[in-house]
Amino acid sequence: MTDTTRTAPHGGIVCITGATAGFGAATARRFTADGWRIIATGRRQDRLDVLAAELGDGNCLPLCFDVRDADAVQAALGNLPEAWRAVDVLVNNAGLALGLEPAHRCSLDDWTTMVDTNIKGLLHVTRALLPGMVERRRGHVINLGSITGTYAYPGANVYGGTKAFVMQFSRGLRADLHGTGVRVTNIEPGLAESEFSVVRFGGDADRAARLYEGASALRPEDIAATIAWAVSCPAHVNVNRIEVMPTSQSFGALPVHRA
Ligand code: NDP
Ligand code: 8X3
Repeated sequence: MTDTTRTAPHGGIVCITGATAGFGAATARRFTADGWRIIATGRRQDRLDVLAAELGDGNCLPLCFDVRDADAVQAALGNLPEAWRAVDVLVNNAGLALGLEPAHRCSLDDWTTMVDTNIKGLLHVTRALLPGMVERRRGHVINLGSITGTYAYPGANVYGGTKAFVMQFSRGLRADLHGTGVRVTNIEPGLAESEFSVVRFGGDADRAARLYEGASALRPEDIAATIAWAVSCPAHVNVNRIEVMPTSQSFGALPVHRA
């Protein structure tokens, strides 16, 4: 008899939030290529339609909702069609940074949006899908944290705080899921080129392009490969955290201000 606790999961259902761009879209493509079926979510229906058409009939269930809206999340993920109900992997990827201003000049609205999306949105989705995983005694929650959850830099204030939450929540999930067979991994990337900085800089694509210029930043495909590796480990292996930076990025000095 096969020992399923030591078998790598393959070819199940993966639900990816924020699949309309960046890491999420790359992860949808990677998992489809690896034989999985994708529940792809995001707020931009047109992008979801294009992605679903690309991934192929029957391979993708596009669901359009805002993760900040608890009722919309529950309506979409609490009523999945029978054939899509047994979600094996949840990739909690939808998220954003807004602004790089010091805390005393930041927009309070931006702070609220980051908390509502990166923290509350992630909680809404997790709460909708986790009970089924526990019931099936099978599943994997992949959370998108960030190096900013560990290391502070000027202007990362609330964004970094939300990612510190994601890191600690991931650990808390591990504790709560003890003995259930459900795995949890926090992925903590550094600088990666996607729409992330265009969003962060309020749509200023030139400013975002200057940030990435010559930086050999991580690509969304690198993060997709990292997620695919964590999921591909045998079921008895839980990768708790993966911190990954581009080689071009490292650590700076801790500045001392002298009067
Ligand atoms: P992108 O901006 O390219 O993609 C973000 C995705 O999140 C989009 O698909 C967007 O979809 C979705 N999203 C944002 N807000 C909401 C919302 N309220 N409801 C539903 N979906 C939402 O960014 P990345 O791919 O780079 O980032 C993905 C994750 O990785 C984020 O959590 C980010 O914080 C994290 N990360 C990014 C790093 C980077 O340098 N790029 C580094 C470390 C972590 P739509 O607009 O259609 O709703
Ligand atoms: C974002 C990572 O390095 O751009 O989560 O701040 S970095």
